[in-house]
Amino acid sequence: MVFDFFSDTQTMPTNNMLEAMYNAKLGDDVSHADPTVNKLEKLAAEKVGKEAALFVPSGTMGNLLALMTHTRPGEEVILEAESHIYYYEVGGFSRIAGLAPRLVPGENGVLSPDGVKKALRESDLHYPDTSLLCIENSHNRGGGTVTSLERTEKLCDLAHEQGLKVHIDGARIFNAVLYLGVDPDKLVARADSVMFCLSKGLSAPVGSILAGTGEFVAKARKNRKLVGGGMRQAGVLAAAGIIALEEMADRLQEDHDNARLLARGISSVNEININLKTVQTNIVQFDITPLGISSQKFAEKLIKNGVRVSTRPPAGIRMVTNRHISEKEVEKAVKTIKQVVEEIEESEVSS
Ligand code: TLP
Repeated sequence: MVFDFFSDTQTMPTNNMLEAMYNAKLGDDVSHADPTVNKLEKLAAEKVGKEAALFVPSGTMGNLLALMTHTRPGEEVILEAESHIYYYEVGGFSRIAGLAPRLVPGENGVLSPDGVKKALRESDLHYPDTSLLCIENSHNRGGGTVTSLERTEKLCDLAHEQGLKVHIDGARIFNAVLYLGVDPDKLVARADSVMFCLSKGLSAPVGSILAGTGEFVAKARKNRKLVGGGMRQAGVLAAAGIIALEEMADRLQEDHDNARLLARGISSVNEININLKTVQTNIVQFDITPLGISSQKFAEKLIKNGVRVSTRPPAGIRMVTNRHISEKEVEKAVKTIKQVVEEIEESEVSS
């Protein structure tokens, strides 16, 4: 038995999703003729208050299409220095969208208007044109940290004043929304586009949404075809996405509560450094430098004891709560972590 804290991407479809998938009415989505995909896209656009939405196979593709659609090759995109787009999307911003990244460090992933202002340059013969700002909310490598409504609005206004578009990588936007207690449409209202995942805490097996104006989505649809993301009877997947949106967003609070419980439990271990302030949603990150072993070695010891985590090398560990993890399992995981830390300490003393 393994308690899987690797990611909320591990979540399995619910029974309601499987039933909806089985019964879904299907058509050819490349010709816009899949009624279930069309229903999902309409529902998703409404949820985030945008004119239109596009169903895409992954968050990575949703972000890539946003970059390709808002910009032209050779331009510059402002990214948070630890953002998922920069860090984990195989450099698609450069290889496929042809963009130069301008990295701005945020505070645990949260950008400040001052930081972005410093990165904005007057137009000059020598500089590339800067055309897009990306905000990640919640922020993955920041530890699930949330950018507030006020901050989002300020960043959007600043970017727009300079003629830039704004894209929100909202893979976990419903976690952010829950933490802030604001409606999703309000949080993303001033952004030009938003991507969110149906396949993380919301538990759909596959798929993400890219939303924006009708014109933007029409262009993104063509770019989706360009990168090979035009799916045919995709309603079989969209059916689960509809259930994800209708039934799964509110229960994310349970994941947040479990993340707090986990973080508090871990914080009592002397050899572990954790900043409880960053534990705002369903991600718990901590540092094991005082233990003197690599995150990879620590993760190996944990998995041998039935707890799966992901690593943030050289000395970081990430644990993500999700609907397959209950309070009891969190308590057991804390116990296991304490045991493993003790074993490491003892083996050091005896060596
Ligand atoms: N994140 C995954 C892995 O890629 C690391 C995870 O386990 O957290 N934006 C953000 C903020 C994300 O966290 C992710 C996925 C994506 C985009 C990409 O989504 P997918 O995996 O659907 O391509």
